[in-house]
Amino acid sequence: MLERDFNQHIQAIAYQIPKEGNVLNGDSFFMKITDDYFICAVADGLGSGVHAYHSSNAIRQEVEKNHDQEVEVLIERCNQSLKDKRGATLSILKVHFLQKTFTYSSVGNIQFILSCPSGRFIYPLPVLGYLSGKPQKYRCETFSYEKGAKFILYTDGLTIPGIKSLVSSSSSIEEISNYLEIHAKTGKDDMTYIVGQLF
Ligand SMILES: [Mn+2]
Repeated sequence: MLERDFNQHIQAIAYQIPKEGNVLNGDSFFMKITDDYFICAVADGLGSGVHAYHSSNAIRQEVEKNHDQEVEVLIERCNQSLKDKRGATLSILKVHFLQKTFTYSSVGNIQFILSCPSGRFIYPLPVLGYLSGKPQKYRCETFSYEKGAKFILYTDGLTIPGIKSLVSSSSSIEEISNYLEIHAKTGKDDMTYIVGQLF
Protein backbone atom coordinates (compact mmCIF):
# COMPACT_ATOMS: atom_id res chain seq x y z
CA MET A 1 0.00 0.00 0.00
CA LEU A 2 1.32 3.40 -1.02
CA GLU A 3 -0.09 6.73 0.11
CA ARG A 4 1.15 10.15 -0.86
CA ASP A 5 0.15 13.67 0.05
CA PHE A 6 1.55 17.17 -0.21
CA ASN A 7 0.93 20.87 0.17
CA GLN A 8 3.25 23.88 -0.12
CA HIS A 9 5.00 22.92 3.15
CA ILE A 10 5.57 19.19 2.75
CA GLN A 11 5.65 16.23 0.43
CA ALA A 12 5.22 12.81 2.03
CA ILE A 13 5.04 9.20 0.88
CA ALA A 14 4.02 6.28 3.08
CA TYR A 15 4.44 2.66 2.06
CA GLN A 16 3.72 -0.59 3.80
CA ILE A 17 3.80 -4.27 3.04
CA PRO A 18 2.94 -7.21 5.30
CA LYS A 19 5.30 -10.02 6.21
CA GLU A 20 5.60 -12.58 3.43
CA GLY A 21 2.56 -14.87 3.46
CA ASN A 22 0.44 -12.63 5.71
CA VAL A 23 -2.67 -10.76 4.59
CA LEU A 24 -3.03 -8.50 7.64
CA ASN A 25 -0.24 -6.09 8.41
CA GLY A 26 0.82 -5.88 12.06
CA ASP A 27 2.14 -2.37 11.39
CA SER A 28 -0.25 0.56 11.01
CA PHE A 29 0.33 4.15 10.08
CA PHE A 30 -1.61 7.38 9.85
CA MET A 31 -0.61 10.60 8.18
CA LYS A 32 -2.37 13.88 7.61
CA ILE A 33 -1.46 17.28 6.24
CA THR A 34 -3.37 20.44 7.22
CA ASP A 35 -2.58 24.09 6.46
CA ASP A 36 -0.76 24.37 9.80
CA TYR A 37 0.76 20.99 10.52
CA PHE A 38 1.74 17.54 9.38
CA ILE A 39 1.16 14.62 11.67
CA CYS A 40 2.10 11.01 11.24
CA ALA A 41 2.17 7.98 13.48
CA VAL A 42 3.73 4.59 12.82
CA ALA A 43 2.94 1.65 15.11
CA ASP A 44 4.39 -1.86 15.07
CA GLY A 45 2.08 -4.34 16.82
CA LEU A 46 3.91 -7.00 18.85
CA GLY A 47 4.25 -10.23 16.90
CA SER A 48 2.47 -10.44 13.58
CA GLY A 49 -0.95 -11.28 12.19
CA VAL A 50 -4.31 -10.45 13.72
CA HIS A 51 -3.24 -9.55 17.29
CA ALA A 52 -0.47 -7.31 16.03
CA TYR A 53 -2.95 -5.68 13.66
CA HIS A 54 -5.52 -5.04 16.44
CA SER A 55 -2.93 -3.25 18.57
CA SER A 56 -1.40 -1.09 15.88
CA ASN A 57 -4.79 -0.35 14.31
CA ALA A 58 -6.14 0.90 17.68
CA ILE A 59 -3.29 3.42 17.65
CA ARG A 60 -4.01 4.45 14.07
CA GLN A 61 -7.66 5.12 14.95
CA GLU A 62 -6.75 7.08 18.07
CA VAL A 63 -4.41 9.39 16.15
CA GLU A 64 -6.90 9.76 13.30
CA LYS A 65 -9.60 10.90 15.75
CA ASN A 66 -7.34 13.28 17.66
CA HIS A 67 -4.75 14.52 15.19
CA ASP A 68 -5.25 18.13 16.32
CA GLN A 69 -3.87 17.24 19.77
CA GLU A 70 -0.22 17.66 20.67
CA VAL A 71 2.17 14.71 20.68
CA GLU A 72 2.41 14.59 24.50
CA VAL A 73 -1.36 14.04 24.74
CA LEU A 74 -1.59 11.65 21.83
CA ILE A 75 1.06 9.23 22.97
CA GLU A 76 -0.70 8.73 26.31
CA ARG A 77 -4.07 8.30 24.57
CA CYS A 78 -2.52 5.70 22.29
CA ASN A 79 -1.13 3.88 25.31
CA GLN A 80 -4.62 3.85 26.88
CA SER A 81 -6.09 2.44 23.65
CA LEU A 82 -3.92 -0.67 24.07
CA LYS A 83 -5.48 -1.85 27.34
CA ASP A 84 -6.40 -5.55 26.92
CA LYS A 85 -4.40 -5.73 23.70
CA ARG A 86 -1.02 -7.28 23.09
CA GLY A 87 0.90 -4.03 22.71
CA ALA A 88 2.85 -2.06 20.15
CA THR A 89 5.80 0.19 19.60
CA LEU A 90 4.96 3.69 18.42
CA SER A 91 6.44 6.85 16.98
CA ILE A 92 4.53 10.09 16.50
CA LEU A 93 5.86 13.03 14.53
CA LYS A 94 4.13 16.41 14.36
CA VAL A 95 5.55 19.23 12.25
CA HIS A 96 4.43 22.82 12.81
CA PHE A 97 4.96 24.66 9.54
CA LEU A 98 4.72 28.24 10.82
CA GLN A 99 7.25 27.75 13.64
CA LYS A 100 9.39 25.43 11.46
CA THR A 101 9.62 22.98 14.35
CA PHE A 102 8.75 19.36 14.86
CA THR A 103 7.92 17.34 17.96
CA TYR A 104 8.74 13.67 18.11
CA SER A 105 8.03 10.97 20.64
CA SER A 106 8.81 7.28 20.37
CA VAL A 107 8.50 4.17 22.50
CA GLY A 108 10.30 1.14 21.12
CA ASN A 109 12.14 0.21 17.99
CA ILE A 110 10.77 2.51 15.29
CA GLN A 111 13.58 4.53 13.74
CA PHE A 112 13.57 8.17 12.70
CA ILE A 113 16.17 10.36 11.09
CA LEU A 114 15.92 13.89 9.74
CA SER A 115 18.59 15.41 7.55
CA CYS A 116 18.94 19.17 7.04
CA PRO A 117 20.53 20.67 3.90
CA SER A 118 23.27 22.20 6.11
CA GLY A 119 24.49 18.66 6.90
CA ARG A 120 22.90 18.52 10.35
CA PHE A 121 21.21 15.24 11.31
CA ILE A 122 18.55 14.91 13.98
CA TYR A 123 18.01 11.53 15.61
CA PRO A 124 15.64 11.86 18.60
CA LEU A 125 16.15 9.13 21.18
CA PRO A 126 13.33 6.62 21.73
CA VAL A 127 12.30 5.31 25.12
CA LEU A 128 12.93 1.56 25.29
CA GLY A 129 10.04 -0.90 25.56
CA TYR A 130 6.54 -0.89 24.16
CA LEU A 131 3.07 0.40 24.95
CA SER A 132 0.41 -1.90 26.42
CA GLY A 133 -1.81 0.40 28.46
CA LYS A 134 0.42 0.32 31.53
CA PRO A 135 1.91 3.48 33.06
CA GLN A 136 4.81 4.55 30.90
CA LYS A 137 7.34 7.37 30.81
CA TYR A 138 7.67 9.24 27.53
CA ARG A 139 10.20 11.52 25.99
CA CYS A 140 8.85 14.27 23.73
CA GLU A 141 11.40 16.47 22.06
CA THR A 142 10.99 19.53 19.85
CA PHE A 143 13.56 20.56 17.25
CA SER A 144 13.76 23.21 14.58
CA TYR A 145 14.28 22.22 10.96
CA GLU A 146 15.59 23.90 7.82
CA LYS A 147 13.75 24.31 4.57
CA GLY A 148 14.51 21.30 2.38
CA ALA A 149 14.97 18.90 5.31
CA LYS A 150 14.15 15.26 4.56
CA PHE A 151 13.14 12.54 6.97
CA ILE A 152 12.49 8.81 7.11
CA LEU A 153 10.45 7.04 9.77
CA TYR A 154 10.46 3.23 9.53
CA THR A 155 9.66 0.03 11.36
CA ASP A 156 12.17 -2.76 12.00
CA GLY A 157 10.88 -4.70 8.98
CA LEU A 158 13.08 -2.39 6.93
CA THR A 159 16.72 -3.38 7.34
CA ILE A 160 18.92 -1.66 4.85
CA PRO A 161 22.32 -0.14 5.51
CA GLY A 162 23.07 3.45 4.60
CA ILE A 163 19.81 5.14 5.62
CA LYS A 164 21.83 8.18 6.71
CA SER A 165 23.50 8.65 3.33
CA LEU A 166 20.22 7.92 1.56
CA VAL A 167 18.27 10.62 3.42
CA SER A 168 21.07 13.18 3.04
CA SER A 169 21.63 12.50 -0.67
CA SER A 170 20.24 14.85 -3.31
CA SER A 171 17.58 12.24 -4.22
CA SER A 172 13.96 13.31 -4.22
CA ILE A 173 11.60 11.56 -1.85
CA GLU A 174 10.12 9.75 -4.87
CA GLU A 175 13.57 8.33 -5.62
CA ILE A 176 14.19 7.45 -1.97
CA SER A 177 10.80 5.74 -1.78
CA ASN A 178 11.42 3.75 -4.97
CA TYR A 179 14.77 2.61 -3.62
CA LEU A 180 13.31 1.56 -0.27
CA GLU A 181 10.38 -0.20 -1.90
CA ILE A 182 12.69 -2.37 -4.02
CA HIS A 183 14.90 -3.24 -1.04
CA ALA A 184 11.94 -3.97 1.21
CA LYS A 185 10.48 -6.77 -0.87
CA THR A 186 12.20 -9.66 0.93
CA GLY A 187 9.72 -9.47 3.83
CA LYS A 188 10.60 -11.40 7.01
CA ASP A 189 8.52 -8.91 9.02
CA ASP A 190 5.76 -6.38 8.42
CA MET A 191 7.31 -3.19 7.10
CA THR A 192 6.27 0.44 6.99
CA TYR A 193 8.09 3.62 6.14
CA ILE A 194 7.17 7.27 5.74
CA VAL A 195 9.53 9.54 3.85
CA GLY A 196 9.03 13.27 3.54
CA GLN A 197 10.55 16.60 2.64
CA LEU A 198 9.75 19.91 4.33
CA PHE A 199 9.67 23.26 2.54
MN1 LIG B 1 8.30 -5.32 13.34
